[in-house]
Amino acid sequence: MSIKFRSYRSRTEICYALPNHRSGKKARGMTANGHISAERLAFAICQEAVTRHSSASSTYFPVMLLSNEIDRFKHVQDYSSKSIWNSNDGGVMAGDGRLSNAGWNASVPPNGLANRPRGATTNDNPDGLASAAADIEIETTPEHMNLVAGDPSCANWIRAYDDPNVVALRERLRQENGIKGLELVAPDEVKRAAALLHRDGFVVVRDVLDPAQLERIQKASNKAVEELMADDPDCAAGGGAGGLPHRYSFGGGSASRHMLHVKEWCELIDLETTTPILTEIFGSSNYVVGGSGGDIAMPGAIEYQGLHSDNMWSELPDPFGHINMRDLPVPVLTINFPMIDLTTENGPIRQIPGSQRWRAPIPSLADEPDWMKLSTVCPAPAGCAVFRDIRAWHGGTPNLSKDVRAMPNVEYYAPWFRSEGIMRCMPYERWQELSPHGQRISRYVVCDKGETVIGAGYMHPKAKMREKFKEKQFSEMSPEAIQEYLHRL
Ligand SMILES: O=C(O)CCC(=O)C(=O)O
Ligand SMILES: [Fe+2]
Repeated sequence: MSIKFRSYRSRTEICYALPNHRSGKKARGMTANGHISAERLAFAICQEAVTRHSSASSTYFPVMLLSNEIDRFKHVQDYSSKSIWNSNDGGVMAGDGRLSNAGWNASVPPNGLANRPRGATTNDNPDGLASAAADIEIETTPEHMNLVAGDPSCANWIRAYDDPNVVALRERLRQENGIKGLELVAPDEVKRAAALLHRDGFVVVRDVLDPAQLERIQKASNKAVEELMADDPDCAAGGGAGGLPHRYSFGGGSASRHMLHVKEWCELIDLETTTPILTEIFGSSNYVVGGSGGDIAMPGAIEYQGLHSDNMWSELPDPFGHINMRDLPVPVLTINFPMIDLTTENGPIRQIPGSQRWRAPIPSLADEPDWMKLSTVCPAPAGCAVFRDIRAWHGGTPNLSKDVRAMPNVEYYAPWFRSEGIMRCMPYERWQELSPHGQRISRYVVCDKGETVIGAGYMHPKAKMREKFKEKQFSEMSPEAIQEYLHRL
């Protein structure tokens, strides 16, 4: 949905309504052809109202009526306070937990507006978190810098639900997509779940979240998606998954790099349906939480994300070259929680069974065989959990549906594994609400009592904006507090 400015009010008047964009200037979120999404507009008006500590004045009222969406954005009023950490009332939901009216922005070309290097021959990333940044400005999670070449297969398509190429791919996916014989286990099949995880590098466990839990995290997830979209209404920037447009990372989009300042994400840490399985897989309950975020494939994410491992380590410095991270038991597990049923066409994650142990180079999209592209985790119902050994080759697939496919996650390190990537990002108040086991395993991510949680509570797809937010936080801290934070990072 978009509003053409000059149809209703003069450009000047509406620009005036937007914070930091006074008359004559191009408003943030306005596309080149003079459109602005209703979402962006409503969001901006709310922000303005909050800034002025008053309800929106009648000057803006006609615009609000036009947008007809203002109620959806009431939660923005939480922005200036820490109550944003207790998300509860956000969400553009259609009654069944789905976000509507998002994605499919035909103005965003395949692979986005970034000028991408074309040279990648494999997706191996032995340096993990230490990956060198590409010399182009692409918004992505740093560990995915080796995926920024994009997807050549859809280079000439239009990002539209009815584009003939999109229609043809959707039809093909309906026929062929999905791992044949995918086994979904029940939460009490603990040993079977662990055996499948060790065999395949992933396992799907059904009925992990009860309906009330699912609804709570769906609302929190929708709220976070709205925050990202408010600053990127046509989903052009993206920010996850190698910088593909129409894809975001919850963790990458959060200025704290994680989502553990949000109550509903913390609720996922220690569940009676997942903890016994984690304990069985790791062979001990002494594993720890390493972080939490997740991935979002917006409707109209037509590109495949290249296969990859989520390396969060530098390769082992074995002087004899005998041992590689792939020879070890599972070092890091991520549990992904799909917020909607995963179907053939809404961007189910693809997983290559057994690949957690493979030493072969990971193929780029151009070289990937067809069967791997179709090796996706579907059908799988919302409320299930996808446990993943993060070494296993996996990747995002096209979301050709009209639904946002979000998958919040929690990341766990084996008792013997630690990473330089771990950050203290959970406010003390959140930690206090956890179970005793939850508290123990969160000891590396919790902040001190009264400590500023750097970056928490601010989401933006652009790194520059996230850095600005943190700079502002630093400017309000004492030099000693900044130094302590940096030394303990
Ligand atoms: O969104 C997905 O399905 C997968 C994303 C992913 O694996 C990643 O960005 O690391
Ligand atoms: Fe990944």
